[in-house]
Amino acid sequence: MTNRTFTMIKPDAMKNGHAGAILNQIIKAGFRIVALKQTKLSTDNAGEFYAVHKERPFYTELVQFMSSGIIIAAILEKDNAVADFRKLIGATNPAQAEEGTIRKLYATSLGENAVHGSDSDENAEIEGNFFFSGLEKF
Ligand code: 3AN
Repeated sequence: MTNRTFTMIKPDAMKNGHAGAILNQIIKAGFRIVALKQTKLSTDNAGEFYAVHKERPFYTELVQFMSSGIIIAAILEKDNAVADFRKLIGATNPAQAEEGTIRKLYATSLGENAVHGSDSDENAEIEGNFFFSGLEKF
């Protein structure tokens, strides 16, 4: 699937009441929701999801943060989904994100940056399958 990406609305954005506005912005940008759920990661779940960052200095902080509260996970569909979604969310560091992007509007900091977006088609597939079974994708 080259037209799908995976996203999470992270605990900071959930706690700050931005989930509705973020989903609205995603839909208005032309993404179709293939699957969506509200859930909470255990530290083990978050550690597994972010295993690629295991050697990075921020790994423990990232795992703690991502398991600190409720999140929304979703699979999204649109032509050129991975690249277009990365553009919509903006740079990892909200201070460097372009005006109007989701991270510029709603992120708290570099570590607590409101949303996740897959960085490749391959990872979009892996990440979507981490959260959703075939019965949950439409
Ligand atoms: P992105 O989410 O933009 O793809 P990645 O994949 O480099 O960025 O990092 C994954 C997540 O790790 C980020 N969304 C952010 O929450 C966290 N992160 C990245 N870099 C740092 C950092 N230098 N300090 C703290 N947390 C970070």
